[in-house]
Amino acid sequence: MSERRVGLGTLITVAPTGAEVDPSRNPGLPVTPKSLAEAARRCADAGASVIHVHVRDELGRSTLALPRVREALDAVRSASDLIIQVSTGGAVSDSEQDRLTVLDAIPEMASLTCGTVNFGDEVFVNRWPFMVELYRRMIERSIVPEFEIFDLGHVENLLRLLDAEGPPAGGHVHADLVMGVPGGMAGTTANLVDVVRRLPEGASFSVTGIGRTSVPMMLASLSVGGHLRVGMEDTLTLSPGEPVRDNSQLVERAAKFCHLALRPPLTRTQAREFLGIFEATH
Ligand code: KMH
Ligand code: ZN
Repeated sequence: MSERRVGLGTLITVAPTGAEVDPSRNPGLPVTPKSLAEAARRCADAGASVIHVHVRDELGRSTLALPRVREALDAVRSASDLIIQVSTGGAVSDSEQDRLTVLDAIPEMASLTCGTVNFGDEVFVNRWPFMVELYRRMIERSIVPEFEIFDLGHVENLLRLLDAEGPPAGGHVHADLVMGVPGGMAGTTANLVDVVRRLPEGASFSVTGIGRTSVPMMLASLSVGGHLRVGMEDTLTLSPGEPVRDNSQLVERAAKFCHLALRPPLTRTQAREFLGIFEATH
């Protein structure tokens, strides 16, 4: 894993909304551009450097419609200097064409899921040709990818993609291990270590623990030099029976763990340097 640019600081990504959570389950879920912007501002103050963005329509449903995506990104940009990472995963029902089109909003970063996975009762489909097309378009647009790894086999697809298509925009490989999705790899330290061992030389990684695996996977990630992703896309409670009030609480908690581990949160400038965003966009 690479700590070459900024020592041992920690990248904190916030995933405030997601595509699947029903807004009726938690009033703190930011679904409008205005509430996303407010979440971005508060999470930046709490120590986040990247925001993983899913966009919702006027009724709170997941959408990839470009005008709405642009509106949401503009709102986030005007409220904070967070690195914007647009989701190309969308919702399981989204078409490949719509998932490709969000790249035309030209975010600094975008997610790229490295394979198909069962996703609760659904299937999150990521065919190889689709992955290649997504990756090529990101390279053309100088968008830095975050490679989403839901299962061990996804690492093999990541290696194959890099072999076949070359390095990403900015030159640095950063992955996010999404652990604890029903149908994907479980959130255990053994799985985490297994995946990290197989990442390409020089790659960095963050860890997303879904639901109750959020805190244990955060600690496990810090212990092996990894980075963190938290947010209401991934967990709606701080502890059993205690709902999250807003995303910044999850970022604050993550930042506390980073300080305890003597790996304080990276600033946004450090994070851009770390991820190769300056190299990609200059
Ligand atoms: N909503 C999931 C089906 C991503 O954002 O790139 C996909 C997801 C991954 O959340
Ligand atoms: Zn997502």
